[in-house]
Amino acid sequence: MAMNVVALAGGVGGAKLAHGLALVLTPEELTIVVNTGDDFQHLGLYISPDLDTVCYTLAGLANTSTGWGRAGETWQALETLGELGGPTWFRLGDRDLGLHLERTRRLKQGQRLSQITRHFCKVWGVQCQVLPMSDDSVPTWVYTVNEGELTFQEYFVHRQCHPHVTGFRFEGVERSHPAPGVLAALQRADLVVICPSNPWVSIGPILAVPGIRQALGGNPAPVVAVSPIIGGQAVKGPAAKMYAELGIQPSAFSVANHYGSLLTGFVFDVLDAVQENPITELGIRPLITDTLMKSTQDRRRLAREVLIFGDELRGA
Ligand code: FO1
Repeated sequence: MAMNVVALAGGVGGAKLAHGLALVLTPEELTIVVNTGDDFQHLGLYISPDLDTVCYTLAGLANTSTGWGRAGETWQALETLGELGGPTWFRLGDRDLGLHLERTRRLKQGQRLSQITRHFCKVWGVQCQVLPMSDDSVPTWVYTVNEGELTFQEYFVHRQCHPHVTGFRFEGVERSHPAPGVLAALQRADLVVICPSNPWVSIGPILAVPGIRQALGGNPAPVVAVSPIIGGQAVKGPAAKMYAELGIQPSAFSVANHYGSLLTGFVFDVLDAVQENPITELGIRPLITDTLMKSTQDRRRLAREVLIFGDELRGA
């Protein structure tokens, strides 16, 4: 049966489940709305890490060991840049640089990020709809204890997530608009999947774009989130560290509680089965399964389980 699914995704973890969904659904059934809060200007280039991670992953071009950037990269340009005294902390491979040059060229011509993404997907053979959360710039700033306010990439890559966070700001989000197609996809969705991305800085920016949270609330379709935290640890990235620094016990329950009434269902790992009752008491239906995606088969399996869960919740 046709099932219109919208997946909200950020970086590496989100891209894996988005990939699983793309393997199980037909292209017409899947829209992926991607965080652009990590976007920044660097070396005169406009860089959109989460859009690139999702597209590279779905196109089979991703570097599977880092999760970001391209497989089979070479680093000649960056090496030359370094020799000449340029900043090399943000690692840009030669093929990846080609993408950033072309995206920057098109943006300077006045093309919108959503149009450019659609074109790149066509070239790469990514058939489902991949949309930035907004075509407006909404850069994420990270408030830290000792180093003031850092841009996201400064915090995440340059400072390697060491500074202790006290909060986040999505600059200009109040003035931003969902990218063309986002609200329509949410309104016709039979299921919305919040992928296992960082709730604070990957999913948070998407939900903060005016109209998106409202569209979720306005559609009776179930909203199902997959926990990015297993056994108190983030599978990848600083999500658990951020919870702890914000005074919240990192756990599957904390993530379910974070999204709260937005959720119909919550998918979390067998390791955290003990949290089933507290999660159920939030009024959220639980699905306990193996949520660690180590292979493409895992991605496909988890995606299928989420879709079946969504079906049950819709029928409930
Ligand atoms: N992450 C790193 O930890 N180090 C890097 O040097 C790095 C380079 C990079 C280049 C292109 C790209 O699309 C992503 C890149 N990332 C790097 C990951 C990126 O910072 C994160 O994927 C997102 O911003 C958060 O998910």
